[in-house]
Amino acid sequence: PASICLRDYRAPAWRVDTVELDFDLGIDASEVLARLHLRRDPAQDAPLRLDGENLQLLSIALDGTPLPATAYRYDGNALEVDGARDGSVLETRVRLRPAANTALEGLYLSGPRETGFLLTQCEAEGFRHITFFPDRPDVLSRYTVTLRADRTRFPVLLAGGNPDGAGALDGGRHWARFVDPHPKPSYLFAVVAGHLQVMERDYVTADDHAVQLKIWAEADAIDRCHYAMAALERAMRWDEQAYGRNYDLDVFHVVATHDFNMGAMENKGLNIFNAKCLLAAPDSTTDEEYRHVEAVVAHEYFHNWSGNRVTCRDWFQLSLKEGLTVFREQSFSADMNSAPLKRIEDVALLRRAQFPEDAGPLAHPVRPAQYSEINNFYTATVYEKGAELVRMLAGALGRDGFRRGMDRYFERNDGRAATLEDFLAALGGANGTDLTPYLAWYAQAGTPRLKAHGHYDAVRHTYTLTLAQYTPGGHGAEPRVPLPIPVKLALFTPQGDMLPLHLDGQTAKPDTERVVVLERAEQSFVFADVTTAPVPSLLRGFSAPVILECDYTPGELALLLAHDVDGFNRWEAGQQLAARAYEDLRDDTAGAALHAWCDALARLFDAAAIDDALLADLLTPPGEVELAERESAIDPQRIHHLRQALQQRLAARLGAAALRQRYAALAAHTTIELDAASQAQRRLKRRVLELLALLDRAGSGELATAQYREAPGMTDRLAALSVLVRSDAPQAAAALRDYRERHAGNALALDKWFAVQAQLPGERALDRVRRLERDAAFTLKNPNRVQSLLGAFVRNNPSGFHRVDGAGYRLLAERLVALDALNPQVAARLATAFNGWQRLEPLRREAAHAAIVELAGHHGLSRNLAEIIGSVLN
Ligand code: B3K
Ligand code: ZN
Repeated sequence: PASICLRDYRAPAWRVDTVELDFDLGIDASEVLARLHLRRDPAQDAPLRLDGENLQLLSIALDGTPLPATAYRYDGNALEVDGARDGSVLETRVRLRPAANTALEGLYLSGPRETGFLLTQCEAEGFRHITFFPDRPDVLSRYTVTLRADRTRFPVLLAGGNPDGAGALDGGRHWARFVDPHPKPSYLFAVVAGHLQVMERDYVTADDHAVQLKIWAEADAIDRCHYAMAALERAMRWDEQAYGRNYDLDVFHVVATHDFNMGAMENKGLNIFNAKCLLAAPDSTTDEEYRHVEAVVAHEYFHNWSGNRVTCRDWFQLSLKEGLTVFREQSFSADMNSAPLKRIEDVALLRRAQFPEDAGPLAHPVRPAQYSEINNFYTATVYEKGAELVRMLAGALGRDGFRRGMDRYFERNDGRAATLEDFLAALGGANGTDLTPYLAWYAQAGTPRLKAHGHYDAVRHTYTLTLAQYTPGGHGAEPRVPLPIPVKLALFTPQGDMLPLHLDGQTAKPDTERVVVLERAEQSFVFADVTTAPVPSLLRGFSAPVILECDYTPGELALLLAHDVDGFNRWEAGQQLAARAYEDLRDDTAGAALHAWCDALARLFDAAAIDDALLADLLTPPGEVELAERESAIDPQRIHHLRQALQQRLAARLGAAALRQRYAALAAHTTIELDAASQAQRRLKRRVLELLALLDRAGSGELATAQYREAPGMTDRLAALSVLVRSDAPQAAAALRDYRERHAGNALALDKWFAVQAQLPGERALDRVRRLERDAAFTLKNPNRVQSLLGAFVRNNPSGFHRVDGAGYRLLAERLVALDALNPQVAARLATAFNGWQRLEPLRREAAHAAIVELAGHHGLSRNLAEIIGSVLN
């Protein structure tokens, strides 16, 4: 398929100043009348060409005159119209088939045809499935939308913008109109129609604008919207305080649907959410999910400024809105919860999802240079690495400087479709700094390696830190230029105290922490008045998205694990030490790291002076995916066994009695409260139970069974179920049956039932997945269900998926063919599980290759899936 290139960008020849859309809604057929007020770029003479994907054109008129068939051409992708002038009005009427739309892009039906509701999804290019339009983000228009439908079947009619009238029509029908005063690109358009309940709140913005907040959900779900509503209010307040950004319409709608291709969508004034990112109740939602709901609600709300008021010139700039909004969302979550824990969570995600992407054939820069299907570029790189780049910029400017820069960015670009250059220019310009060196971060794929080497001169009392960078290449031939890498650091004495940092020539009062920026391929930094050979704490808070290579001894890592006051780096020292301990086991070496790791954690476990949640994280070694990243000739089953053995050694060091005692102490305080301490207690309790299960299966089985039975909420219940299932406890089957019955009517809870079993480690997983596929509740038509079973299996269960006989690969390939025919976006995302097959050990590599080649040979694959498969094979 043809690729679209960043360097080919041209401004649109035709714009649409205002557009009026009239919907005549029905489940099987809906009609859309569009009136486009056209503006021509006088510098270009291209004919009027509008995007339109498989639309049934019913009528077309230009400036009030119906067009003869000779005056326009439609090939199923684009409509070309003769005779349009600057100021012309084009009117088209098309018919859509919502109930037949299984791709969930454009206008579609959520739920059963008798009771479900209609909704739209446009980003990135869904609007062309609704009407003819220049469907590109740099065409900003004012929208007036009128909806007409049967009142009984569609009692609620919603569109983005402010309400502008509603009323009755003949024949039991009714209408509603919405006018959006803010020009917006077509990808932010949305309508919703059907049976929905509402939860309302009044909100007054900091600049005194009264806003109605309305969350809409189906009758059985509306009670689960309280948490999202409170989170929305917190997010709105936070954006006012942290960025001075106020909401700008009279009403803010949020809608929950069970049928959605991703997490949520920031349509102007009408956010639409995957139910799993909005609904929350103690009985069906885990702590982690609560935090996720809060984060996604905030993320979509924050887009109102970073994305909607200031949008992207083209899709290559996607990270301009996504990286920035993820960063804003992360900062918000850090303020609402624990900042170090949030940082640990975010970095762990980056390593689990983005590093592998950046290390294989799907690697692409945060600003890709080309694509075939843009929906394939809503990736961890664009989102998570993009957020890391904004974090570096924010760090470079400091708190006030960043705020000054952001103010300027929003002011200068309000109502515009901007580029990453605009962003850097605003941030730098407001601070008298040139940030253009950071553009290299946006242009180069791959995770940079940062090599650090320290040398202590006991005579001169100097410590020289030499930093060097390189980025392994291979994917994409872009030249490697040195990147600015901010390294936040501190120096520790062997006693665990921080030293004042005298960096040569510096006169001001020395700090114990500072940032040095590596700007060249290699640079040395000399610290003076260092009275003892120090242990450096580098890249504190994960100050740059790189892989640090530093020749620490196990003892030095143990020192940082015991004493570092930077919560993130303390955890990080533990992770590094755990990875070394893992290597001790793998290579059957002396075991200095293994002992150091176990001893250090045993001390922290007993000291009890540490936050429960941080302790739980410290007691968790890097995951299987992360460990695999450090190896070539990967055998995921071996990695699983080694990691289990590693945890078993830790558990043994802590001791069954101590684990049981700690579990009992934690279990004595069981609550369903959501405060930080209660969440932390549940997190540690789960971790302790998991470790105990490695030592004493029978004992932990009994504890888990009791915990399952008595759990006051989903966090404890699911944790117990997971321990039972994973440890293959005899009580697991009964607990699974009970869960199935208890939550039969709750799709989101049922998803977790599928996911827990899909993550059964090792050989048994595949048969279980096949059996679950035959469950009456399983369907390929629902993205959440697909994700909960197949997604959890191929992505979160390396030892189950990567069978040496290749049966896991064949299953995935077969399901992708079926899924692709229904929903290309979901198929393409699932297919990325094949990423990294080249680094598997030879037998698995062969088997994976055969399955992918066979899949690639299928005729009629979607552009989405074909692009992923094509890249993966490269
Ligand atoms: N902007 C949407 C994602 C759209 C994905 C299109 N395939 C959600 C978000 O990032 O907020
Ligand atoms: Zn987003």
